[in-house]
Amino acid sequence: MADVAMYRAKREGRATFRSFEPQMDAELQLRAALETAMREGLPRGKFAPFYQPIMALPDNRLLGFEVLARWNHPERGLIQPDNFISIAEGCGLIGELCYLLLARACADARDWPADLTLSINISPHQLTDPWLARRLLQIAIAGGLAPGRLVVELTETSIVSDLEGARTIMASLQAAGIKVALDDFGTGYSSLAHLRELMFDSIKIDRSFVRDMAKSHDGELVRAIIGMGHGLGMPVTAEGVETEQDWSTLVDLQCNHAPGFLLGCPTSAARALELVEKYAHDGDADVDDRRVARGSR
Ligand code: G
Ligand code: G
Ligand code: MN
Repeated sequence: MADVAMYRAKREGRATFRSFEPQMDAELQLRAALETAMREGLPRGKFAPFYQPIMALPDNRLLGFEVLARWNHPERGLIQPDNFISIAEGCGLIGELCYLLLARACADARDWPADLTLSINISPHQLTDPWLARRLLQIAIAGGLAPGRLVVELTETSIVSDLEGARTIMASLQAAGIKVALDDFGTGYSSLAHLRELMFDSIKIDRSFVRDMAKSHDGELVRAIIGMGHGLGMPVTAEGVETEQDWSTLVDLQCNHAPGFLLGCPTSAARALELVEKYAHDGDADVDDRRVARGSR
C-alpha cells in the first residue's frame, strides 16, 4: 500500500511529501478491483489478442501482425493494455497473460498464409522466468506455428534491467529458430554495447522518432539507426507510421518494415483475417494508388 504513496512522491519530485489522500485511496481500490477482475477474467477468456499489421516497404506487402492485448471487461468494456499491463506485472500474471495470448494468436494464425509472422511483447518481468523460451516454443509448436514465424519483442529497458537474463533467453529463443526484435529502440537506456553483445534479428525504432521526423533532426537519427541496423545485417522497423509523408520518407531511407495507423490499427482476429484475405487476393487499393503515384514521380 505504501508503495503507491512512494511511487507517486517519486513521480512528483523527491522533495514532495505525500500521505494517503482520498484520491489515492480510490486509485488503490481501482487497482485492487482490476487485479481481482483480472484473476477471474484470465482463465475465462476475457483477454484477447488484437492484431496490428506490419507491412514490408516499399511495396506494402503484409508481413505479419503484432499481437496487442485487449481486455474485454464485463462492465468497463474493452480496456487498453496501458491500463492493465502494469497490474499484471505487479501481481505476477503477466507470464500467464502472454502465454494465453500467444496460444490464441497461434490458433487465429492457422487461417493465414503460412509465411505471415506473429510478434509478441515480452515484459521485463518475464526475463526472470527460466522457462520462458521453452514455454513460448511449446505453445508455438502445439499451436501449429513454425518457430521461425514467431518474433519476440524485448524492450531496451528490459535488457538494461537484466542483461544476463536477456542474453540467456535470447540464446534459447534463437536456438529454437524464434526471432528476437529490439522494441522501442532509442527510448530506453540505449547503449550501442547492447547491440554489440546481443544479436537481435531486427530493430524497431520507437515511434517518438518517427513522429517528428519531418520537423526536427529526428529524421537524421532515423536515417542513422536504419544505416546502423543494415550495417549489422538487421532489418529495421519504424513504428508509428501515421502519414503518407512518414511512409515515403521511410521508403526513401530504405526502412524495411512498418506498422502504423496509416497502414492499419490494432484490430480483432476477424478483421485481421479480412485484411489477410484482402492482401492475399487483390492487394490494397490505396496502397496500389500510392505505388502508382510514387512510380510516376
Ligand atoms: O495496444 P497498445 O496499442 O495500446 O499497447 C500499449 C502498450 O502495451 C505497448 O507498449 C505494448 O507494447 C504494450 N502491450 C500490449 N500488449 C502487450 C502484451 O501482451 N504484453 C506486454 N508485455 N505488453 C503489451
Ligand atoms: O512498441 P510497442 O509495443 O510499444 O507498440 C505498440 C503500441 O503502439 C500500441 O499501443 C499501438 O496501438 C501503438 N501504435 C501503433 N501504431 C501507431 C501509430 O501509428 N501511432 C501511434 N500514436 N501509436 C501507434
Ligand atoms: Mn512492441
